[in-house]
Amino acid sequence: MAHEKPEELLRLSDDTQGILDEHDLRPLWEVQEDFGTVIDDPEPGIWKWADIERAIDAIEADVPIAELPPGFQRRVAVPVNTSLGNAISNTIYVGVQTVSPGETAPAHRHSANALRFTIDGHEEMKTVVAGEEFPMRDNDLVTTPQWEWHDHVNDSDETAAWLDVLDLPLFLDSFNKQQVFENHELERQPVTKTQGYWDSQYGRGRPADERSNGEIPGPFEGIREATPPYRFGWNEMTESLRQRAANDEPDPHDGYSLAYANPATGKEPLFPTMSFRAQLLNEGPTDPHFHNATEVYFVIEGEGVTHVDDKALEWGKWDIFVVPPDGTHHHDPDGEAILLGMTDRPVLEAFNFYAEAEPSS
Ligand code: 1HN
Repeated sequence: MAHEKPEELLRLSDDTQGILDEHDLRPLWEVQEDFGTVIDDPEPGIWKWADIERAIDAIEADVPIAELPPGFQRRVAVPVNTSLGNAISNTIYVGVQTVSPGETAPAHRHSANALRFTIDGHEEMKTVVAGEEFPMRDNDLVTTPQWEWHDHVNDSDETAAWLDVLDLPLFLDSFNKQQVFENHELERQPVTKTQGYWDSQYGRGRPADERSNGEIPGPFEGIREATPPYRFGWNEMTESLRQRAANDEPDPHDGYSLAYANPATGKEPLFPTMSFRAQLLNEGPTDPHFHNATEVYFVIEGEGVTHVDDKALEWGKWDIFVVPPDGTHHHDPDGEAILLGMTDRPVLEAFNFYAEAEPSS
C-alpha cells in the first residue's frame, strides 16, 4: 500500500521503499504524522431543544415504530457532530427518543451500556428492564445495562420523550469492535418482577442472605462490577442536591454536584465506561479548566452559557451540548441552573490516562 509523502520528509531509496510497500510496512517517521488523526476530535457544539423538538415531532408524525427498518428499531433524533457523522462524540452517544401512546419500542439487548433520562415522562410510560417495569417520570434516570433485555412501553395517553445515552461509539468506532445484539422473541418481554424488585436488591436495604446478581451478564468478562437495572428518582436526587447546596462547598468546576453511583458498588462511575452527575450551578461562573475526557451536557433546568475555548454555547432547558477533550471550559449560569453532566472519564482513569489542569493565564 503506497502512502503519499510530503516532499520535506526523508526519502528512502527506491529499493527500500519498494520493500516496505510490498509488505505493508511504513517507517515510524511517516506513521507518526497519522497518529491521533484516524478519528477526528469532535467540535464543541450545541443542539437547541426547539430544533430537537421539531425534529422528533416530525419523525413521530412520519414513522410509527412498527415501520422502522430492522436494526435497533427506535425512533430517535441523534445529535451528530459533523466531524464524526454518527454521534455527538467518539465515546458517548446521545439521542432523543419518542414513543407514542400505545406504542412499544420492542425488547432487545446488546453489548452497549445505556441509560434513559426522562424529558417528558409519565407514570404509565415504562421502560421494562430485566423483568421489571420502571416508570419514567420527569427527570428520572433508568439504567438499561449491558446485555439486559429492555423495551419501552407507553401505556399512557401522551407521547413520551427521553434522552438515550450509550457508550456505543467507544466500542463500535473507537475500538472498532462488533457489537453483540439480540432481539427478544416477543415485542414486550414478560414482566416477571413486581415494581421495586431491583431496588430491593440494590437500594438502601439489601438481601441479607446473598446478592442475587453480581455476575457480568452475557458473553462478557471483565474486572468491573456490573451495573444493575435501577431507577434514580428525581425527587431524591434534587433533595440531595439541595442538601449539598445548604451544607457543602461547591466544586470550583462543577458546582454542587452529585454523582449517580453504581448501586452495586455505592460509588461512581455508574457504568465502567461513563459517569453521570447532577450539577446545581447557582453561585456565578465556574472556574475554567481542561481535561482529556469528553463531556456531554443535558440542561435539566435554567439558562446560561458555557464557554469552550473561544466558543460560547448558550443554553436553555433541554438543550444538549458537548465539550470535547482538551477544550478549556467554564459554565456561567443565569441565576440557577441544573445540568446532567456525562463523561467518559472512567475509561481514561481505568488506564491512568486521565489528566486535567487549569489554564495558566
Ligand atoms: C437502543 O437500544 C435504544 O433501547 C436507543 O431505546 C438507542 C441507539 C443505538 C443502539 C441501541 C433503546 C439506541 C439503542
